Amino acid sequence: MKPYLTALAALLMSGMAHAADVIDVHRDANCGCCKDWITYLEANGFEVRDHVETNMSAVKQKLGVAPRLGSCHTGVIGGKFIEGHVPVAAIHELQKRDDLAGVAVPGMPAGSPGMDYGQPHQQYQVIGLTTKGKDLVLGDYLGAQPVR
Ligand SMILES: [Cu+2]
Repeated sequence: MKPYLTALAALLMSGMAHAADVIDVHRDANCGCCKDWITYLEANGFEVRDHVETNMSAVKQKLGVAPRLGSCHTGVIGGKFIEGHVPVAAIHELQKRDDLAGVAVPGMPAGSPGMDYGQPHQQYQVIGLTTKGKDLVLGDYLGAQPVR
């Protein structure tokens, strides 16, 4: 193969790898932090399909988001929900785990992805909801990074 064809093939392959990582994001029309989270997802290689909704609580109920886990927007990847300002590390974990129905960052913690407006960052937890309906703490985060 000529070098440029090899490069082209590599480009096509990486495009295909990303095609699987599509997130449908449901949000209210005037949600600025939801848009900032979408920008963050795109910057991290996800493809986002943006859905503007008129009744987010109905959407959340349909997607199986427990009210105690609620935030602003709700994403969906591979049939699993991503509730609120979830960092990509937790989304990657969600993709690998069959025991989870979804992940959530309840509320809107300062400094979480899409919620960084220069205010002091607050430590927060990413919660997984198991397919059996139990909450699991997947990790503690500050900003977009896990706290070690
Ligand atoms: Cu928000």
